[in-house]
Amino acid sequence: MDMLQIIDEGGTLVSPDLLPGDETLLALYRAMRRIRHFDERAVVLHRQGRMGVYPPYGGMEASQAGTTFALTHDDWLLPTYRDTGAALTYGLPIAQVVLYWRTSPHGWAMPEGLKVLPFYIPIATQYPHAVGCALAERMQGRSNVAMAFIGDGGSSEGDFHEALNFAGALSAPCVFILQNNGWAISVPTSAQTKAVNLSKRADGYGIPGVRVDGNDIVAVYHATREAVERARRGEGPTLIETVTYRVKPHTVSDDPGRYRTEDLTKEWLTKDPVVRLRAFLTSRGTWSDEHEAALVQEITDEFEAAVLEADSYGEPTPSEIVDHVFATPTPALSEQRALLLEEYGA
Ligand SMILES: Cc1ncc(C[n+]2csc(CCOP(=O)(O)OP(=O)(O)O)c2C)c(N)n1
Ligand SMILES: [Mg+2]
Repeated sequence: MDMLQIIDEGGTLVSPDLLPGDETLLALYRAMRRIRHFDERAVVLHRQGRMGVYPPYGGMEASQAGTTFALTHDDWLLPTYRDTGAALTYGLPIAQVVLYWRTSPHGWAMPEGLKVLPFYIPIATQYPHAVGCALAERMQGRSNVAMAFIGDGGSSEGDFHEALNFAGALSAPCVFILQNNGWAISVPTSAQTKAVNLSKRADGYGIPGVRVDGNDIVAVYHATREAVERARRGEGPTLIETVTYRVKPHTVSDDPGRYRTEDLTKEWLTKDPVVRLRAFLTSRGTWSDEHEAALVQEITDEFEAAVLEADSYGEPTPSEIVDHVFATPTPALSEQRALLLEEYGA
């Protein structure tokens, strides 16, 4: 085993010394179950024509909730398009996220005071931005950290390497999460790089690299909390590779059957992070079918209320696409806005 694991695929405790208390375990389960509900419902909303293109993260909930759970609201979160679950765990309101994936400008503007950046689509940009956020915190005398996400594909981009080197050289308080989900759209990780253990890329920049079972939320949380504490103490950045799998399509408009067989997907479904923790909690007697039913009811109600709230916002107008790009629009943007108004009206 070349990666940290605390609860194995079968729901058995393999590293008893690292197990947190029941309160934390239950909170971790709740966070994962809540974001699974969002992901499942988001795909349905898309099918109903009530949401735009959406990149699902189902099966990766441990990697998203276990990492973000280690942050406080004084820390920064820099998610990619895949990381809706991370942002929801951090505290981004569900209605806001629905509006974002409806391409409404109300969804793009992050709530005042919440230190989460929008879901940027250009891959790997999150990493250098995180170094900037982290250094800004330190320059202002605070010990807050910046956590950024990237995929296996993103780790082949120059931005990834530049950010790790920059953060390492300046001991920036960053926690770099690399979600290795096996695929970059249709390109498997093995075709992307000769590197097998992506966490070892940290060695090249003199910073710690940790590899963790990305479907074991307890292990993910343990590794991330240590990295967050390290960064807070001023000891610099850590790279954490969460080893997981994209069991879902790249986005709701992708058909993975065109580029992969589903045998491996079926194998990964047996390692499901939500099922795993539920089995463990049930075996300890801290979870039951009644608890599950009550939790599902609660998160269903929360989700339905949030969709109603999102529905209460009006349809965005075409020119709003460019309204919030710069405080003072550039000449090119002003020109585009005029063209949009001409073509579609106000
Ligand atoms: C800079 C840049 N290049 C290319 C793309 C097109 N693109 C979108 S997603 C993607 C694959 C990313 O794979 P990975 O980093 O593994 O993330 P995942 O989708 O698996 O979460 C690519 C190449 C992009 N969005 N940004
Ligand atoms: Mg990937």
